[in-house]
Amino acid sequence: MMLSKGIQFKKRFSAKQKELDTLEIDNPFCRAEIALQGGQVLHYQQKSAPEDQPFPSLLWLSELNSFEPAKAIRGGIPLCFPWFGTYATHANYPAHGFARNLVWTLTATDYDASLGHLIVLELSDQAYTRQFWDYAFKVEIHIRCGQQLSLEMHVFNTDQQPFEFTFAWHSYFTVSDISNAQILGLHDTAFIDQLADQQELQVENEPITIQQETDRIYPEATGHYQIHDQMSDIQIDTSSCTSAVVWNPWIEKTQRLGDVGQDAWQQFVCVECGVIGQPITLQAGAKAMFDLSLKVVRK
Ligand code: TA6
Repeated sequence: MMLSKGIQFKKRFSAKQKELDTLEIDNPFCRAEIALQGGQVLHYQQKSAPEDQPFPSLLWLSELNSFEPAKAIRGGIPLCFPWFGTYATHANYPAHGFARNLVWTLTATDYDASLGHLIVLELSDQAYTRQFWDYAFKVEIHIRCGQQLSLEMHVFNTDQQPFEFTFAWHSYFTVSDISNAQILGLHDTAFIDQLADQQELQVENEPITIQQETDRIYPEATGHYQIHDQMSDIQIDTSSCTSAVVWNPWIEKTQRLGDVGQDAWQQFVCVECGVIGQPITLQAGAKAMFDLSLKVVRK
């Protein structure tokens, strides 16, 4: 298909010389990279005026990614769909669903001089998905690369029966040093500590700081968060994602992951937006839409 001016097809190569198709976006507002696998934003960096300090990259992407096709890419904004975490009844199903492991179809690109580029990708049911989730569906991701990075996910139930799903944008945000970062907007909000023996709701009244492996699900959250870093802040806003997750693997978990550098846990924090607390039930023929807006804000 014809690409809008300012967008180019690129490839990431795996160690086995397998290819992952990506899109490289360059416009007056930002540079970005999107993998067709997972419809996954890998990079987004706002542009600054020549006399100003450059913006830091919004997203962290592991240097240890193999880019093997069908292997989840560590970093950027993986989409966990149609379930978050481990599938309730089948622990052997793909963690965080199948959407991030499949190649999505690029269906449209557009450019608006005041809004930047729009890229639309879609994924529909296929033999691979039906072995885990036997429903007809279509998901579209609309990615706006402008003065901020905006995502919309449109889920269509094209089946004859209702289905349930949970999801999250598992965003990896760059921080200069995790020990100096603070996460605002989630204090006074109930969370479940995924690492605790007892999975009961807890509340903290202070901004979150990361001092150890952290894996928290906030079933009901406000949708407005900031990551305060030394050099800049990251603004995270959504009007439809009712749940949030905060994750950093810290030292030991990093060593078990295999695709995160030994010290790289210090350079990112995941603040994930989605709907996890209660699954969404989508009736046959119905559609649901979810949004997320992200940007780096100078101090
Ligand atoms: O977002 C938190 C989490 O569910 C953690 O439990 C950890 O598993 C993380 O996601 C990464 O999962 P992944 O399958 O991408 O390695």
